[in-house]
Amino acid sequence: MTVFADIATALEGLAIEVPSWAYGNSGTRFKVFGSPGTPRTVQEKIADAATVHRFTGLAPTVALHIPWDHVDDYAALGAYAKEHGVALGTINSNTFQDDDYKLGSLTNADPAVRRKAVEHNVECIEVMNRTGSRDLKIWLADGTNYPGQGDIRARQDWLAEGLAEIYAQLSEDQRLVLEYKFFEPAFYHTDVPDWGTSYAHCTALGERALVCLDTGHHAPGTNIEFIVAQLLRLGRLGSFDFNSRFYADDDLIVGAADPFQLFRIMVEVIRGGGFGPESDVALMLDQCHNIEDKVPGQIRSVLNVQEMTARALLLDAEALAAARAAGDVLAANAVFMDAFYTDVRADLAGWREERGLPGDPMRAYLDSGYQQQIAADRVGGAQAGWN
Ligand code: PSV
Ligand code: MN
Repeated sequence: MTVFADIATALEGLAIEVPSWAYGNSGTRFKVFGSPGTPRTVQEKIADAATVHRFTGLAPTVALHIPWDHVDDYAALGAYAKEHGVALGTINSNTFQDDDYKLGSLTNADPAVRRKAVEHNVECIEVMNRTGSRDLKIWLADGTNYPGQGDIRARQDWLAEGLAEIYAQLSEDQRLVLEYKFFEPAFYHTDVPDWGTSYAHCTALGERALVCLDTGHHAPGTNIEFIVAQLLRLGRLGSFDFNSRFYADDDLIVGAADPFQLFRIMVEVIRGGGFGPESDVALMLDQCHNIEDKVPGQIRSVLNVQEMTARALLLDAEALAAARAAGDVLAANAVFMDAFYTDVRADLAGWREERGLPGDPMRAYLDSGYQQQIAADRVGGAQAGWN
């Protein structure tokens, strides 16, 4: 049997990348609500991300989205992040907000638009060269709304060509991660709708092209942990965009909708070698806080990932293997559920205190006055959002 003391050291390896855009305003297509203290600049977003790390010890890097986080001097931005105790992480390209991209970016029928999309990604690689980032993350809003609207086969070929041009610009220590999403904003077909399509393009590109799995980007009922297991088996799981969903791509706090699913995912991550010092799988969040305060929303998420990681590490692998070997269906399920039902909160609080962190980071954040301070300080200017 595995007890908490056995997993305490392994837990130190958990590092979660937070998204800069989570600190900006977001909403639905009906309304974007502003909130006091929302960052106006990328520096303020980084300060918020650093606060999440300060209270949890779990979020040492922050992902940027270009051009939302465009600055003239990325080296200075990296230095700013370092001063605040974090580093810059994945660079996300954005080919979904210019008018030119209405009918697609890398898959647009117009070669000039495809070129523009390639060049934007190459510019993002230049940003990576300055920030020292390892990963370029590509998510495409490309797709069509009506049968017949586009040549779905030709679009795959254009996509392959564009990705190859981008991939060729990466240095040996950089990677491309290709995110899939089954629908939205396109409703009939999407050009990278599933892990298989992403995988097919990645294998054609080369070893440093990997799949990004956003947990909100699947049809309801999809067995996501199976995809995790398969991609790890194939050596092509590059990163996660963690969030949770009830219906579509809800981008809610990780583990809020289905903690058991998060547990099942973490079990496969650990089982498949996606966790720990040997792993290069990036555990990122991709969230949008529409109505809740953003910094504690991120704190809640990283704590939820930590909690389910702890429970997954507690899984009694020997007992599970024995039950499986004996063909004992119910015993195997019971071992699995025992780990899931283990309440690790008190142990985790002690674990944090031993490491100089607050036992209850949510409470400590609320008591710290940070939220009131940013609300008082960040007056005037334009609050950041999806722009
Ligand atoms: C698309 O829905 C997505 O998941 C991609 O990762 C984008 O970059 C991100 O959301 C923007 O929030
Ligand atoms: Mn995502």
